[in-house]
Amino acid sequence: MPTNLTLGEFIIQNQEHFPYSSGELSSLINAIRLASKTVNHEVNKAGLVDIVGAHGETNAHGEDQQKLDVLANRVFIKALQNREIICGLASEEEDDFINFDIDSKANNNKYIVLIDPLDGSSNIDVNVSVGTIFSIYRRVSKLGAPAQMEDFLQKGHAQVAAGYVVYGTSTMLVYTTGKGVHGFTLNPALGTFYLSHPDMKFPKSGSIYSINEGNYFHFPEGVKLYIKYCQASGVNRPYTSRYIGSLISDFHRNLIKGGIYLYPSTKNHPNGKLRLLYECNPIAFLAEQAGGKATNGYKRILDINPKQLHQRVPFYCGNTEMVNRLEGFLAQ
Ligand code: AHM
Ligand code: MG
Repeated sequence: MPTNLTLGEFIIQNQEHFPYSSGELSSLINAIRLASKTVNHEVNKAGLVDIVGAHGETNAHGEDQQKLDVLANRVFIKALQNREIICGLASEEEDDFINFDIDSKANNNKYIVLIDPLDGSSNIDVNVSVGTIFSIYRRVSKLGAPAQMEDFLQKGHAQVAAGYVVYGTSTMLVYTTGKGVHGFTLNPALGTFYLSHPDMKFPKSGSIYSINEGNYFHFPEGVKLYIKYCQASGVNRPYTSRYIGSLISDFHRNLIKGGIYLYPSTKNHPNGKLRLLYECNPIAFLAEQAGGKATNGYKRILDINPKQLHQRVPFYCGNTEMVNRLEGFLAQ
């Protein structure tokens, strides 16, 4: 039920749920809120940039898009660094994690962030929704020193918060701190996010499957069998196939309408395409908080022990009963 509650008010109200909270996590989510508004503004101008050119020049097709990735990356890094709450950040756009210890006070900050600043950005050119994905952990290395790799390579179940921003027909910020999933819609006239989707849950059963079927011949046998199951007649079947190719948009739709998202191993991506730390883990945390499930086909995503910052993993996520059935086919 939509309310008049703004994201800012909601964050303050929910701070009480963390009895020992010093308000840092709230401030961190506030920083993400602020940065997402800036990125939203830039994403909405994307078509115009093609006409007027970025920085006053007309750029070659494709370059602007890349610029938007880079710009989103910069905006989020700056917003998060300014708040002095995190000691380091890892991003899809950066080879290594960034330590914020240029300002030595940052060594005393207890959170780290992993982020995909603009996922699905190849869609910008054709006016299709893109998104930002974020994942927040408490550091495990000792306070007072720079962030370490071990702070970023934590299992997904250690996340303290995660969420995404979808820059769609309307812009929404959806996040969890482990107490349900809540969605906020931006009123662009006021620049304010309002609670529009409190306590989001997957419907009991789903009938949408989302997969890049162009890779069909290279999928594992179990996935091929599952696709045939989706297409066969039965209760609620054949399912509907919907694939945007923008993870956040596909997940967001499936969360609201009921569905499963699949990115298996393929010829070009033998370990799947999606990245464990800043794409799969945050989405898996949200999915579980919404009563859904996320696995690599055999194991819970949130239990995978990460070895590398940019590690990829096969990803199956959505309504629990759909993911269970898929796992059944994979186990055959
Ligand atoms: P990106 O991080 O380079 O944007 O790629 C991730 C995107 C996801 O948003 C989307 O689900 C997937 O790649 C689509 O891949 P494909 O085009 O292979 O179906
Ligand atoms: Mg990405």
